[in-house]
Amino acid sequence: MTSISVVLGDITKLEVDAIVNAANVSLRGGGGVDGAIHRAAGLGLLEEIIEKYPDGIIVGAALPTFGHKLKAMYVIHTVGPRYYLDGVEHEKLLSDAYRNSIRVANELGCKSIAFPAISTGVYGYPIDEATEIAVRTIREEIAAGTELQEIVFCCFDDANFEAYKNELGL
Ligand code: AR6
Repeated sequence: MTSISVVLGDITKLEVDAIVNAANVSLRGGGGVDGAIHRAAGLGLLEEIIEKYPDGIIVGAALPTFGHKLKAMYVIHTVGPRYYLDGVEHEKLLSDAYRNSIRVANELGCKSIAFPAISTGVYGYPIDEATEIAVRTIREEIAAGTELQEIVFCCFDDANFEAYKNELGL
């Protein structure tokens, strides 16, 4: 049985096996949740990325690193679409980001994972549309089979928090 929950707060503080990072294709850090994760994890995170993933990542894919100074054992780095630039593909790409993150977590043997609201900050995805895609994709992955017991949507602002509670019927 896999539980889905929503919390309001800073994802870098969560005690879960893996937190997901809404990164950019360079994987070299940035603002928003990406910047917060790099700051909290320390420089070892960037060093691991440069060594393992010198060419970065493509939109919708997911790649793991260790969590370094974070409480989480792993960071799963994914990249969501830029709403206004990635055209009609943006819905599929956002879904891919969630789906591939869950699949990486399964491969790592994680029991718990937390997601930020991917693409809803700098990348401009409308919150309600993004929330619907996130919840639908996670439910599909649970239905397909996962060892994950706990999936947490970690919201940093009230608008996202309300959207998730609404979508999840909480
Ligand atoms: N914990 C949880 N959520 C957070 C945190 C935090 N500490 N900080 C921000 N958020 P964004 P994107 C929320 O912009 O839209 C970066 O520069 C934030 O309120 O971080 O996917 C990357 O390097 C919002 O709801 O990610 C990329 O260049 C959500 O996280 C670009 O931004 C996502 O906002 C990616 O843009």
